[in-house]
Amino acid sequence: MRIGIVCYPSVGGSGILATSLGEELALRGHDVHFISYERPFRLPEDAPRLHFHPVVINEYKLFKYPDYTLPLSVRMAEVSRDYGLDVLHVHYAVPHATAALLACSMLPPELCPRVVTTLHGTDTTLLGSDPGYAPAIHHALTRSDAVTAVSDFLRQETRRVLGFDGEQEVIHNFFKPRPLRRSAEAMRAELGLHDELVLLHSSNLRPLKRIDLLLEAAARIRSSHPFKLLILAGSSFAPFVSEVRRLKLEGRVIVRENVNDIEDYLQIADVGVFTSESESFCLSLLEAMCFGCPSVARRVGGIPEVVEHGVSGVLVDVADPVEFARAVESLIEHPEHRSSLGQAARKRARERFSVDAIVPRYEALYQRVCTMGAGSQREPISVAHWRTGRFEANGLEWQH
Ligand code: GMT
Repeated sequence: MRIGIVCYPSVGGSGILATSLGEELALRGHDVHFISYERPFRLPEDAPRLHFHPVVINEYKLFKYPDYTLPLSVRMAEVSRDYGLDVLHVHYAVPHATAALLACSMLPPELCPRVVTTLHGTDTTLLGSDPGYAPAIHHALTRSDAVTAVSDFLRQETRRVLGFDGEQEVIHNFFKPRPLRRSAEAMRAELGLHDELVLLHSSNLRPLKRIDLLLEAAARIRSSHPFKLLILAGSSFAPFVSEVRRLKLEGRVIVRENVNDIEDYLQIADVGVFTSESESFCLSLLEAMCFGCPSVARRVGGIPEVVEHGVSGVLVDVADPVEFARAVESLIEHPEHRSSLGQAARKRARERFSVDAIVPRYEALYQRVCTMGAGSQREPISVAHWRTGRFEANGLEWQH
């Protein structure tokens, strides 16, 4: 098949997942065309059947706010036409799903690819309750040929927050580690480690990742074994430096920003620590599991679908640094328990969230949408809502 993938190219779960999916589809013989404002950072150069089409954005003084949606939709229409795409798979609804619909309406019907929209999280949980976005997201989902969500939690949230009652297929995240570039010894030496255990946190440090809670918890860990907290930061760590100082964690915390070869660091991780207040899935948690590293995480969002408490990791119920610290301490102090959770985590990752478990689900979905009659799944959008002149979701109403 000829598949277009639209995603955010920078460090972030949705872009990493989309890049990995595209790479894997190309390995399975599909022609894959990435469309974005930059080359996705993990997308290999020169791999067979993998193509990248940049969206060029000119800056016009005329606009107070630069517009990405229109040039993106034009590029999507061009690539669909020039390469005869069967499917446009857009990752993250805003603005990609809307741009896909626009692209389709620019094309003659016979050149219009099927549109598959994958929801990753904040497109529903944050933007979905913003009256300035919600009707557009609802519209784009209703008009997509298929919608997928990365967890059952997110599927339900999409129904609740956006009032979207169309079908959503739950297809969890997957992770395929890349070959290591450096040895564990080289990594430990680079980080100046001796016999310390490594607690690992990786995220883009957005407020919902609760780095404040992570640092508070790290400061409260009492353990007989030395440890370091390694933070792989997808954005600048500078805003947290004063907090590290206040908590006297300078000798405990190691930060690396925007690392590319995450696998090199994952191989030396002993315990993952994830304090997010919401996660639709938490790809970082899965990355750790793939390396046999058990995590302590909060029981929020889709995380209980990823980790079974006490079997393949530890889930903490409250946003309390002391409780979080106690859970981490217990894993530091009990290496056998840590190792058995780690082995179960690796097994679960392989069985449920591997490339072989997940990618065929997307392929089957593409086959399905391509064989359905033109427009058959494209319900007339929210006819009832438009008729009554009201769109309702999550107790909010928009008049139009
Ligand atoms: O977590 C982030 O801030 C990045 C975000 C994204 O959109 O790239 O990640 C989301 O998508 C990932 C891949 O599906 C999920 O594993 C993350 O849980 C999800 N983030 C949130 O729900 C906060």
